[in-house]
Amino acid sequence: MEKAWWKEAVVYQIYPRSFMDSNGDGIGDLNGITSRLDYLRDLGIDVIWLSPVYKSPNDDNGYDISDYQDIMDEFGTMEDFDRMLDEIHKRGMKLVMDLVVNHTSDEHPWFVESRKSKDNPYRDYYIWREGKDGKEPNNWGSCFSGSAWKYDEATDMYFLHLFSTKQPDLNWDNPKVRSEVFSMMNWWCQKGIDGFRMDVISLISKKPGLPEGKMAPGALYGDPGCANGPHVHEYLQEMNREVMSNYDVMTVGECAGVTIEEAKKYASLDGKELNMVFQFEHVGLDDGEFGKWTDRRVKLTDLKRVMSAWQNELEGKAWNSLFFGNHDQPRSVSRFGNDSLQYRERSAKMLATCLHMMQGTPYVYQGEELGMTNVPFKSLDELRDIESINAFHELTGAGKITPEDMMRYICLRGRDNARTPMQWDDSENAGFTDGTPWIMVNPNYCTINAKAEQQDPDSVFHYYQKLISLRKKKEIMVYGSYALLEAEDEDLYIYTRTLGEEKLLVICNFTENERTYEIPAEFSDAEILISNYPDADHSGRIRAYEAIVFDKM
Ligand code: TEU
Ligand code: CA
Repeated sequence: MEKAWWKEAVVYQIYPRSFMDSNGDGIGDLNGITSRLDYLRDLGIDVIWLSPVYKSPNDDNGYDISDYQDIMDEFGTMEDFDRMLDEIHKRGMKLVMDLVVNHTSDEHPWFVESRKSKDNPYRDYYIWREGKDGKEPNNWGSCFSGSAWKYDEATDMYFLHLFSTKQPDLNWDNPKVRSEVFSMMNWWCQKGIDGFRMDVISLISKKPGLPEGKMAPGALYGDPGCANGPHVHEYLQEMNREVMSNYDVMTVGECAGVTIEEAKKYASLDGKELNMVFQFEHVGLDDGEFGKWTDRRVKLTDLKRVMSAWQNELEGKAWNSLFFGNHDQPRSVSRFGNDSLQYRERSAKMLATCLHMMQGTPYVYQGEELGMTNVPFKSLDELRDIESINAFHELTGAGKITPEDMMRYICLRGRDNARTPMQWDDSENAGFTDGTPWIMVNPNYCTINAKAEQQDPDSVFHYYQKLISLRKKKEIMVYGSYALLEAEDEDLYIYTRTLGEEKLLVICNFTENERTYEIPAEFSDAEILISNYPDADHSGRIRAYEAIVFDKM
């Protein structure tokens, strides 16, 4: 298989608002990031994916951009950015920026112009439609509750917003929009960044006629069904020709609704579109009637089926990204592991082993390397995320879910779980700020923080450091073929990786039940490459949340 730096890299996602505050305003910023780069270098990180830092009114915490070529006031200046980029490169790391071009902020000059009149030169930068019988143009719902259409008095028409009402969708069928985006991307590449994570890039090409969406039972609105639209690959191939093909950059497409077949096009090894995609099948397995708002837990056999399908069917055709958490997901140790006092560290290390031993580029979300957990939010006013707040009002208002259950579901699945401040030490506000943090700090910061873990050789942090350093030494971790064993076992996730004569056997116990597993004879004298227990052995005893990797050379 062709080698590439982005296949061998480990990526760390920074959510800038919550990473490190350098000026005491309670909001993370670029100089704060710069002050913590040695920590990331120490962890062994190769690439930083930085969530949006562009000018934004922060209706959706920076995913609503009003100027793509300037830095958000709260985060600092372009000089701060240039210094941060330089310091990242000095440490041998790379920087991937978050490209949010399915939509802009409604405060972007393009939209300010577009809404002025029907014949404004920027009108067709966005998607405007007449109402139907005094109502919205169709039944599409927004990801952030309510209709996906907002009425605009000035021209007596509606504009499309798949996300918040302040995030109008760009009209990608307009070649002027595409060329504006491509020139902005080139501007950033010429500044020396090393790639893009592309926000909801699978949604940019809408079906002609914007047909009515399918109504799921009990749903209040139709599904826009915009994923993998008619021209999405054409537009991405154009983007590749106009931008990426001119630089040594890494691209990962956030592809809500992507299937394996579609992923083979988005991330095909011929390099015509993107390097890899984020798929969401594995983080949708525990959804219920109202999507993520549920207390269901994922079944391990389902997780194994989905992860294995992506591992096996992309092999040799496209490249996988690997993640269990990000700024939109709850904390992985709480969702897929066990965040109790007894099992938090062990299960966090087990999850890291399970993910990092697979084929693909692993993504570590800020704090995941510490085993940071979900947050015991007590009330709505402790939340900041527009998705959770809007869903609370819509679903309780419609009598679909009680307020008590909705708060419980938000504590289990809400995005704010991953957005509380990074826990640096046990000083006030976890060392994140000496001001008032924009969102509460998880009360467990006194015991779960970077300083304590860097001093503990047996911490989750040091386990991640070991896993990441192994990836640099063991080609088999990057390029070995994956094969699932014991597909129906409901406690153990067991798989192999094979590269030439070398073979790894990865065993992960996703439960607190002690189990036994007969180690295949071929591994009877294999070395133990890594384990989250100090006394792992070949006996076949697999203890609570135990992870063992055998390496047969
Ligand atoms: O997320 C896209 C997306 O599908 C989200 O709605 C996510 O899947 C959902 O919140 C999970 O519950 C991207 C960004 O990652 C997200 O932060 C933005 O809010 C969204 O696009 C709009 O830009
Ligand atoms: Ca700040």
